[in-house]
Amino acid sequence: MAKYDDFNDNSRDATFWDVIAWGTGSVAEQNQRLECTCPASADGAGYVTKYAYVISALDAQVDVDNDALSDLELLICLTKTVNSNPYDQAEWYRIMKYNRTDLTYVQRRVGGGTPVTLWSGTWTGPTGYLRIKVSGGTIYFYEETNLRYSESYALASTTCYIYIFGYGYTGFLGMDYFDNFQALGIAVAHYLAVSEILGAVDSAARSKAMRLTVSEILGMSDSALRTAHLAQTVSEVLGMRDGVETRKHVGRLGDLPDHYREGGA
Ligand SMILES: [Ca+2]
Ligand SMILES: [Ca+2]
Repeated sequence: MAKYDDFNDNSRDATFWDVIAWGTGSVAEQNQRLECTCPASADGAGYVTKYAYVISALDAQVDVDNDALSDLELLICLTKTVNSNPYDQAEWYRIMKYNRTDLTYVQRRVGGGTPVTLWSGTWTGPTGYLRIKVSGGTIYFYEETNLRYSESYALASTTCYIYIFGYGYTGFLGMDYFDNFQALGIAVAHYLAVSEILGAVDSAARSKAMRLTVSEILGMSDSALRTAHLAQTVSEVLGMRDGVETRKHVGRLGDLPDHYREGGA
């Protein structure tokens, strides 16, 4: 599926985004953009995807305006936080405009180890866009059209949350903003609400979202996710409101004695 968000309706799309904020940081979708405000040093604020997505064919980018804050970041991470700096999570990549020294940075952290700077250099300026692309097992980082760094994808999974947020530091406080987010090639890695399926951009994405093949399920990198798709718990079956549907699922349990099966004698 693809996600585009120009923030023009001034209302958070709660099917895709959650707010992330820590310290006294706050975020507001207003003025047709995503405004991140950090009044105090070490504050942060922005959006994080509500769900993790399979990003093995990702192409994500977002416009930034980094005049005030320390930095504005586009970050992918195996784990989710809504109230702390994703920098402290164990596995991530990020590209960021860094207003404090007029640089752009590409960094990674794997396995909770020391974060590593993969590339840094003088930025093109405080505005423009940040882009992360994943293709064929390689991850690419762009500042506008400039390819800054690429390497073999090194995180333990390609099921990731996507973050866009600003960070404040002494002398670099106030409000900066994002605009025109897009993420192409993200695959659903969670159960979808009907409203999400109906809201999918194209009909192929809709139909794909409605059913996964066994090979797709087995290809999922996260075993918990695989299990969730493969198994219906007894409580889920018994909780179905439709008696016919419940009998159909119970009837699949071929190991049960005949008299427990649907229509069993
Ligand atoms: Ca919106
Ligand atoms: Ca906009």
